[in-house]
Amino acid sequence: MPTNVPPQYREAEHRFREARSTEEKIACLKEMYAILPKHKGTEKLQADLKTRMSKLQESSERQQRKKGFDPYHVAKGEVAQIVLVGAPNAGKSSFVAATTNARPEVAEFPFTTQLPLVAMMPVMDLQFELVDTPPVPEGGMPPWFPNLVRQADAVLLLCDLSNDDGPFEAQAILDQLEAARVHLDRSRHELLDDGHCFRRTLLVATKTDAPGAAQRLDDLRTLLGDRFLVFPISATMKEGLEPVGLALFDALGILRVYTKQPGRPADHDRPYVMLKGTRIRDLALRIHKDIAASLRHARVWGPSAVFPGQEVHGDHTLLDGDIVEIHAG
Ligand SMILES: Nc1nc2c(ncn2[C@@H]2O[C@H](COP(=O)(O)OP(=O)(O)O)[C@@H](O)[C@H]2O)c(=O)[nH]1
Ligand SMILES: [Mg+2]
Repeated sequence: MPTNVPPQYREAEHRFREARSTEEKIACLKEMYAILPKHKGTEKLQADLKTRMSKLQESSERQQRKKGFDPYHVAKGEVAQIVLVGAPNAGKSSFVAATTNARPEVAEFPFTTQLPLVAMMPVMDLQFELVDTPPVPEGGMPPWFPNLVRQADAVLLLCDLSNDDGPFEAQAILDQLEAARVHLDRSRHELLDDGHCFRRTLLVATKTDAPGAAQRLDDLRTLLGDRFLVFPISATMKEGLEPVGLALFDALGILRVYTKQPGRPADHDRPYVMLKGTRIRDLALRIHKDIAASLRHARVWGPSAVFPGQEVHGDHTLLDGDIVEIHAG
């Protein structure tokens, strides 16, 4: 193991060791791979990471086949996957570089990014998995592209404000995806029986620092402002980035719940990520099926509690930021 890996690699490695689920372990390995400088000295480590990823991937696929579909696909220990789409040069890789520890190649010529790259974006005390996509060849969208969008928990559509064609390029991508039965939508997120797929999407208007950007932002709002919420950002100036993360959190419809043991402080390191509408009994089930089976009551501190430490039962609905002490057995 070479000792000259960046500190962010060590952080990801630490999270890997703490990871509870296979999905989370894979995400950490992908992140370690993205952070790792690619040169001769790290070749062995690169190969080693790839082997570990494919082994875990296989075991995760075996588990998935056994389990079937899990509606809590943003489950505890798993991460929400956010796919970036946009024309070549729209600023996708710059967005990833500005919001994560990964260092994708950024260049002023298109077609710089060759393969999808995964990196973790910190949002509050969570991490979302960003997928930076290679450019779609002009004239045809290869099937891997809509497939990547289909499996996303949310999509960021990037539109270049430094270029008069920006809004039309974004529109062209929407049209191409629709031809592949993938519809980017402000809030709709579902897969229909006929194969049509809707994905919740935020429109990110990039390069607000570029000359003429303000006028083009107006044009973009005219063209697509009814269809999507628009988030103007500058990766160069690091402006407008945080609202994108918070809006993703909102769009995903998730909430964070912290657990505690009686007489002990709450575990603030690792929130359980649940879908909105989650009740105490869902949380108990997430922790362990035996706990759910022997659940007696719970005590709640935080937004859903009428007073701190309120005693509640299985049907109590949780809110983001709640702290829960489960009494079972
Ligand atoms: N002025 C300005 N240029 C940017 C910004 N973000 C990206 N760029 C430039 O736009 C070009 C394409 O960026 P890149 O991130 O590689 O785009 P990608 O092809 O979508 O991944 C590069 O020259 C970047 O330096 C920004 O916020 N402001
Ligand atoms: Mg790129």
